Amino acid sequence: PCDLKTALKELIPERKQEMLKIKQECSDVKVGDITVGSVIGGMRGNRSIFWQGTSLDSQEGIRFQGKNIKECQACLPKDPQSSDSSDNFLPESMLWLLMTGKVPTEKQASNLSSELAYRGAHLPDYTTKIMENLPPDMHPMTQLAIGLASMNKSSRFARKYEQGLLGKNDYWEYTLDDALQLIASLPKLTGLIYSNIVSNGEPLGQYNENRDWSYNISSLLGMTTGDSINRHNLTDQQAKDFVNLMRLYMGIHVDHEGGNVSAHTTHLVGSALGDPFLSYSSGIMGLAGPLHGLAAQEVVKFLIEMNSELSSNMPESEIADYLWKLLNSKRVVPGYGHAVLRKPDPRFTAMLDFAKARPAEFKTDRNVALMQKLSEIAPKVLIKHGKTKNPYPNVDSASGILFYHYGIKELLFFTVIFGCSRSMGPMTQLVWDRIYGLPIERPKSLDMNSLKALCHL
Ligand code: AMX
Repeated sequence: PCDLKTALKELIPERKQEMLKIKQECSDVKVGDITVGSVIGGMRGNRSIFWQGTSLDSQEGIRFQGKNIKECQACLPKDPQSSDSSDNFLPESMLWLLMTGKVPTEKQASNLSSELAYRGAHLPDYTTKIMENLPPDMHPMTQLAIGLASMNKSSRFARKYEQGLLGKNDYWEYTLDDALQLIASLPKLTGLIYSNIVSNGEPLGQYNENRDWSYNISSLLGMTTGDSINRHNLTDQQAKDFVNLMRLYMGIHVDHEGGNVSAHTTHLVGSALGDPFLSYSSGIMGLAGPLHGLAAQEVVKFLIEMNSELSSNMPESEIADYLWKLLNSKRVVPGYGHAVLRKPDPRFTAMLDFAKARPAEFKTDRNVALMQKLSEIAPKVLIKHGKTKNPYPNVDSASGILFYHYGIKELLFFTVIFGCSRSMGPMTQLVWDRIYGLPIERPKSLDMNSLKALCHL
């Protein structure tokens, strides 16, 4: 089948059967023990969420339907219009892989890309109006959450449910419809937010129904040479590289298994049968926290500040001293550490490789040079410091500074770009939640007296 819905329809009977068998025969199988430490420690190590598309290995990093980033780069289809073998795969290909567990053919990927481009061409007029009237200095993530939440008015799932027209077996089709609509709407929403911030709402580029999702995001940020006003006078090569950076970034930030704040929030809100727009606007609010998606912005601020204090050759000793001062004042090193991962984040490595593959472009960028140097020096300092369980760079160490290089300098805005990509994993899960008919999430909580009783205190 060439379209996603039909492909899913083919997969569903077997997958449902599998789930039914597990439910009927294995519901009593123990997964692990829950400790008091995990109850008061952010549920660390507590394996209790079912998540279909990705899984995070503490040593190897993320796997998308079992494939690591390099494998995805080798097998996922690229933009059919691209002639360059170094171009990155389309995030749309990744969405197909997440949803179906199968690598799409070029035709399947380009059909999905066209479907998203078609669906994304028109936002509901009330959403556009709301977005155009938001204060430019409102936090960009609040703007994004408002835009997404407003689209709940157009949710096909919510409407049918309210009319009492949906049987449980039909939930997934309408959820898929909404999920694709939501993902498709992100380029325009992102463009509206960015132009609200930087150009008094004047559009910075055009939406092109014949181009892919990442191209349209880049165009609406004013970062292409063909369809936009090219605010930063990018050369054709730079604009092409930026679109590829966008494809790379969007393709590998889609999901990081189910327990991270944005994914878990989407899943939790969705478990109450909230439609995709309600669910993901909540996830976006989770992504906005400084310990999660906002870290990309913190890293850029941090690199710029540090750069301004270092001598021109950036000696290791000065960088280490700077980090010690930070740690001694009880602050964290932004872009380092992770709740689960215990090695350098392969997403960081992929972003770094993007810069390394373009030495001429980045050779005079001190921020990018510092980002790279820091990735060698900070782990040594953090290991000596001895607290951080993972002293290595995480995903946010590199992404923001690369966008900054090409001219996206509004730091608070970076998380919106993250939010575009992250839609794909949680939306996939929501569709499968409906296919399997998973129930509302409702863990049991413990009060202090119960904790004390358990601890014999
Ligand atoms: N710098 C300094 N100290 C750090 C640190 C860092 N980068 N990362 C962790 N620590 C400290 C913690 O603050 C904690 O100290 P405490 O015992 O005094 O409270 C101790 O090390 C143990 O923490 P941990 O178990 O290693 O990490 P965690 O699971 O509690 O938190 C994370 C993970 C990412 C929030 C944390 O490493 C951090 O704050 N990093 C900096 C912010 C950042 O880069 N966030 C982006 C994460 C990726 C994402 O979601 N986008």
